[in-house]
Amino acid sequence: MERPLTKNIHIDRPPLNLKEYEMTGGYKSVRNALKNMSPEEVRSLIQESNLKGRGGAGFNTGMKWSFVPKGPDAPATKYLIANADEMEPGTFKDRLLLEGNPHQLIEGMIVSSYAIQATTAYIFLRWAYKEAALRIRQAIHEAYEAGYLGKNILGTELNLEMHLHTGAGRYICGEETALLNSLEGKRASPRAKPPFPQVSGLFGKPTIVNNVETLCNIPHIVNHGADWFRSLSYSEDGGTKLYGVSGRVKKPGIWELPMGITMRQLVEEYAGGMQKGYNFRGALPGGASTDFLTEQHLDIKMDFKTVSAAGSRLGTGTMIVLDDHTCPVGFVHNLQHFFAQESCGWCTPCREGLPWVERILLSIEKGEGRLEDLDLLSFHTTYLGPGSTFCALAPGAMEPLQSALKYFREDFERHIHDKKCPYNGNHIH
Ligand code: L3W
Repeated sequence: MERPLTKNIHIDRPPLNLKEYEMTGGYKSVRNALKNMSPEEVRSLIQESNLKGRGGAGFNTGMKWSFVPKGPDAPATKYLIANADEMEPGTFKDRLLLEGNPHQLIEGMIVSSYAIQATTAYIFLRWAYKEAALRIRQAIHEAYEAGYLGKNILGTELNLEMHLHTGAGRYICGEETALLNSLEGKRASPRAKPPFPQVSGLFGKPTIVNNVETLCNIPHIVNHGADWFRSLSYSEDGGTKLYGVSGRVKKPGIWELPMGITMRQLVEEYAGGMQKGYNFRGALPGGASTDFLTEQHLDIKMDFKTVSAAGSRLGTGTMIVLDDHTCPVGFVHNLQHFFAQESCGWCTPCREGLPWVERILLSIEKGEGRLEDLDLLSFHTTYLGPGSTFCALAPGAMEPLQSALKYFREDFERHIHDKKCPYNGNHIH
């Protein structure tokens, strides 16, 4: 099984320095792309590979790049941004790539900048990723020294400046337009789309925002081709995927596996199954802002289309498992507490609705709920659902709630009838 993204990551030692990275074939794709391919050839290769965005939405990367204006009338200034603001609960996949092999990300960003003709690139990093910040800074410095960044890269006409920017620790900065405002020094509120950033992004110029894992795939596709990339996958989405499992499993972790591995293989084979005395009840397949799937879904493929067809989303591909000793009401309350805290307050339904949902869930969890509260919660899943808010934060928050009401309704009702938590308030923090 090929693991292009993680083959050079060894958690027991620091990441490869530039020389070591070059010895494993590192920066070869920069030479391949800049010397042998036009920007449009790189872009169409990526589209052909069927690489889909790994930040959670699964948008086709090559297609996203195609929206950047080209030709004599296009703005000369264009930007590329690596979204490294990984703050989705249960999600720690980009951290592995950032700490484990920063040169791979930089290489991917150079080739991507060439494809969209960007001359400035930013890495927008989660503030808490302190070790990653040190390692990325060092890698950027080495890349400048070796002539992979700066003016006339490898003697070509490509100029590229790269900057590391650390955020201030807000979940909303992972939303691409809030990220742009934050980078401009403004309040991190999402912007209305359209216009999409590809046309009018950072400082009003065409901007591509891609997730870290997405960008790390680019060198490998350029070196080995679109057919090779598609052949790595068990599904119609190309490539491998960094999958994760957390919760009461024997071996929580992150693994690079063919896209489309089943949920069962992830939980039972890679995460080693449930801990002794605990049974699998359900899982959020891709971070907290996805719908629960249950035992009946264990044999589905973890790819964008199949997980959506099962009523959830692949999201970040990092699964949070719910066991049979954990209170689903407490679990969902804990998530809503996070989302309510992280609402940027820009739009009314999200700012007012999420704390309201959190309070209702807390009263149910404490045994003070009423049956009507369940209707009130259902109402909120629509009121805060897709199309009601500026960005995906509140609709994402409603996904675990609406699916918990569907699959674990009897737990909510027991809290209300028994006037206490049947799990003695036991839930994962
Ligand atoms: C041009 C159109 N471009 C969409 C582009 C758009 C963006 C990308 C995806 O949220 C999800 C969210 C979280 N013309 C376009 C277009 N685009 N239509 O495609 O856009 P979108 O709106 O589908 O999603 P999004 O706002 O980027 C991403 C979910 O991910 N999520 C959260 C992950 C959090 C992290 C983290 O912590 N770093 O990854 C988990 O599931 O709920 O649904 O570039 O411009 N017509």
